[in-house]
Amino acid sequence: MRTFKKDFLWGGAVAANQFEGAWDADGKGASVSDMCTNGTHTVPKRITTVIEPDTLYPSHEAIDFYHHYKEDIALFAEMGFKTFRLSIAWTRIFPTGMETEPNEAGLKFYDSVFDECKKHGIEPLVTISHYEMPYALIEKYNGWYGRECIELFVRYCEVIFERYQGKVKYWLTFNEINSGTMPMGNILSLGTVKGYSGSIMDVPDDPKIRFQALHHQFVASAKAVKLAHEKYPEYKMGNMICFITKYPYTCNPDDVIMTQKEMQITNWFCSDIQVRGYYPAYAERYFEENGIVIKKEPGDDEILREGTVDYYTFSYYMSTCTGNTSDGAQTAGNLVGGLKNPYLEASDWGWQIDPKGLRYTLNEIYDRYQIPLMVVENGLGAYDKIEEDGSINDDYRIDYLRKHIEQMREAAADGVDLMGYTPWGCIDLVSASTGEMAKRYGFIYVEKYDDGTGNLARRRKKSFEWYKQVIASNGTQL
Ligand code: BGP
Repeated sequence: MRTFKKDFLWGGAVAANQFEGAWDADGKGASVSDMCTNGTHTVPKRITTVIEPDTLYPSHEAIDFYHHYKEDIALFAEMGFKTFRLSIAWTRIFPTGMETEPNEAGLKFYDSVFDECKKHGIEPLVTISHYEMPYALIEKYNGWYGRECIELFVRYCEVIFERYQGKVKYWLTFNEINSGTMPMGNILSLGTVKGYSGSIMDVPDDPKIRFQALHHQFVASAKAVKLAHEKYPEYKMGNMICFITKYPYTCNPDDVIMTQKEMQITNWFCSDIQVRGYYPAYAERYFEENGIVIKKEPGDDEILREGTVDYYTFSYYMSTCTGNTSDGAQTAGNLVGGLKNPYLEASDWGWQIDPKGLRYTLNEIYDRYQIPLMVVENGLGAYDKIEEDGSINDDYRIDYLRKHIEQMREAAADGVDLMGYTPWGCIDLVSASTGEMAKRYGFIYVEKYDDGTGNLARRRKKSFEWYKQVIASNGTQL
C-alpha cells in the first residue's frame, strides 16, 4: 500500500506579516496588515487609515523573526524540517509597491534567511503575497480593483525571481486567493478597502468590485507563473487555496445542491482557473445572478491559459455543513462559518475538528486536477500554558496533528499524489483573524502576549519532540 513518499516535504508554515515584526525597519513600507489593530475572539480587529497613537498593531513587532531568524531556523532544523514555508513581505522589496527600483536592504534580509535555510538543508517554499499588500496601493488604486496592480506585482516577481535563483525552487503566488470570493477577502487579500477605517467585520462589500479585483489577481498570478516557466525552468509554481470543506446538512437534495453551489464558488472557482486555465462554466450563472460583469482586456484569456500552475496547495483546518434549515446551530470557521456538524468537536475558537474531512478533501482535489498536492497549512489554534517546571504539554495539539497526518496517509494510500505537509504557525505567531497571540499553533512557544508584552524567548513545547519523531520516521511513528 502507498504511503508518504521518500522525499516527502515535512516542515512548517508562517507568513511575514504575522511573525517578522520590524514593520518599518530598513526601508520597509506599511502593508495592509500593518494598519490592523489587535482584537480578540469576540472583539474584531480594526483597520485604520493612519497609525493611531497608543494603539496596538500586532504585526509591528509580532515575534520579531527579523532579529531571531538564525535561532528560529536552527530550531526548525532541530525538528528535521525538509521545507519551510514563509512569505516575502512585498513592502520590504517595494515599500509602496510603486517604486521602480527595489529596496536592497529588504532583498538582503531574505538572502540571509534563505542562506540560513540552505545551511541547514531546508528548502524554502515561498508565498509571494500573503495578506500583505502595500497599503499605498490601497490608497492609490483601491487595492487589486486597480488593474495597475498586475504590472506592479509582476515587477516585484521579476525582481525576486532573478535575485533568489539557486536559493528558492518552490513558489506560491497568492495565499488563499479564494478569500476574494468572500467578503473577508476585501481586507485580507484584495485590499479593496480604500479610505475605510473600522471593524474588519463591517467592511463595505460589493461583489462586483471583489470579483473584478480577483480577476486582476488571476492575471497577475498567471503572468508570474508564465514568467517563471519561460525564464527559470527550475522553478516550481503553485497556487494556494483556503479549502473550506462543506457537507450537506441533510440528504435532502436541496441541501446537496446548495452545498455543491457553495463548494463551486468558495473552493473550486479560483483553482479551476489557476489549474485548468479558464473560467468554469458554472461561474456564468453565478455572475448573472449577482450582477457581476468581469472586465477583461484582450489577451487576458490567453494569459490564464498559459499560466497554469504545476502543483496545487491548500490550507485545511475545519469543515462545516450547508443547508436550508433555519434551526441548525451555527459554528465559526476559517474566513466563514456554517452550520454545526453534530458529529464533530470544535477548538476553543469554535473551528470544527475534522481529520477525515482532510482525506475526503485530498481525494476530491486530486480527482479533479491530477497534479501534485501539498497541505501547506493545518493545525490547532489553542491556549497553551507554561507549567512550573517550564514545560508546555500540548497533547491536544499532538492529538489534532496525529489524526490529520493519519488521514493524509490514508489519502496517499487512496492514490493521491501528496508532496508535503507544512503545519501552520510552526512557531507561535499573531493570529490572522483576531490579531491575538493567545491563539497559538506552534511547536515552539514564544513569550509574547496579547497586550504586546513579553521577552520574545523561545521554548520547545511537547509537540516539538513529537513532530521531530514524525519527520524522522517519515510519518510512521505518530
Ligand atoms: C489562514 C491564513 C493564515 C493563518 C491561518 C490561521 O487562513 O492563511 O495566515 O493565520 O489561517 O488562522 P488564524 O490565524 O485566524 O487562526
